[in-house]
Amino acid sequence: VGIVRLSGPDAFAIADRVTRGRIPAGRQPTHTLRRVHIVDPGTGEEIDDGLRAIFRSPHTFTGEQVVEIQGHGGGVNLTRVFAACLAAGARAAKPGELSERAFANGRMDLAQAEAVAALVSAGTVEAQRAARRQLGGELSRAVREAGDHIKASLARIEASIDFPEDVGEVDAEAVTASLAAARSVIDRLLGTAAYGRRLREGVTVALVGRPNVGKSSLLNALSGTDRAIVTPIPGTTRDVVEEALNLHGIPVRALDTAGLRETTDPVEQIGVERARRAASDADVIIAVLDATSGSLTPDDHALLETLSGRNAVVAVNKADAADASPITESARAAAFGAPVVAVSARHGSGLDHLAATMAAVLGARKDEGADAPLVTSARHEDALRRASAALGQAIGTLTVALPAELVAVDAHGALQALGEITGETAREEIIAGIFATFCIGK
Ligand SMILES: Nc1nc2c(ncn2[C@@H]2O[C@H](COP(=O)(O)OP(=O)(O)OP(=O)(O)O)[C@@H](O)[C@H]2O)c(=O)[nH]1
Ligand SMILES: [Mg+2]
Repeated sequence: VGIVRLSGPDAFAIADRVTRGRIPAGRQPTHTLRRVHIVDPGTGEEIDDGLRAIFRSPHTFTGEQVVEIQGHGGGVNLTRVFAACLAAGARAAKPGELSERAFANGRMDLAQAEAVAALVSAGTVEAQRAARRQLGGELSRAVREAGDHIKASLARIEASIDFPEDVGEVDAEAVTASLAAARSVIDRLLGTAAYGRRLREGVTVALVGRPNVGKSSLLNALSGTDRAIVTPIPGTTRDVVEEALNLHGIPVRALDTAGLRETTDPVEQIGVERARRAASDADVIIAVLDATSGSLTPDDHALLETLSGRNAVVAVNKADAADASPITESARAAAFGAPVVAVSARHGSGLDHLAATMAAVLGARKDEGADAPLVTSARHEDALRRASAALGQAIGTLTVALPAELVAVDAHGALQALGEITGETAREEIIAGIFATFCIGK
């Protein structure tokens, strides 16, 4: 089946022009379904046979009168039901318009309305879960909690400013404590933003290393495919080979690359150049070493040098064929803190550990934190950063005992930034812009 939703003061009247049932829409009890014929209001032709759901304002998705007409789900069929509604006086909704009305009528705040769009466009289970929690109001609750701490400190400050004889000096310690409590809620949210961004946008992971260490084998093992050609001949992979993976909910573009070495073969030279570029552009590097080589070669050392300051994991492959511990130990010392994991692409051992290690490098959370809100929107992250900075400023002002008015200015600034998330203080153009980007089935 497919559903055409009508919302607005004329929804029932329009529904009566396109549906024929035993009772008119206006007499159908709220939150019930009735069997109806769906008709073309111009010709009277019976288009389809379906159900009519009635939702009376204000307890509806948009807060307005809502009718949902359920017909059979075929493209032409539903398009005709939709066209019948237009012929009966309805207008096609703009993208996000129903969510915008829900927000305007106070049925949900801005973060929740955005979650509707995120839920529909979620590409992985984890992204869907994060959107679902945001829709349930987890993020909004945390933002309000921070706001309440700020309001408590503002009340103290403003009382001291307005009634200095009665209230006395600002209690700097109490105000600092409230502001710090707000900041810690905000910083906890910000701590999830990097993972949230990766859930939303995905990441690129490049497998790099000497020829023949098993990069292509690892790509195949991680993706469960035989995407990349594997042979015992060093220099097999000549170009960047890409495969999509799902890493604990993070959409990953995994790139297998040509083995890094000096070569006179012009084709391989280009491949090596591409491998270096893929490595420097990647969000995460998997540096692949070979357990059977016994110790780190000069090329391995050169590779590990490039991991400095990068998100990286070292995979010591072929652990089935040789003792991986000597190489693992030396790699730990040389890899700038990157975790080192022994694996066997051939037998699949250590791959779960490798995936979990990569997920940890990307900031994925363990299941125990799964109920906590997650910041997945760049807009929210930006507002939280401004709120946190303003609070830092306010706390700094208190520390050096500057006038309370200055603290109040920054505290108000933080509140303003938080209000942009829930929509209380967001400017109208910004709100309109947000809803205009909503797109079903993107
Ligand atoms: N014993 C063992 N052999 C492996 C393992 N992984 C790969 N190999 C073998 O190592 C050889 C090279 O594997 P590839 O995956 O082609 O290596 P590569 O790093 O992609 O090589 P280039 O594309 O030439 O840079 C093949 O013969 C594989 O079968 C492993 O985990 N254990
Ligand atoms: Mg290869």
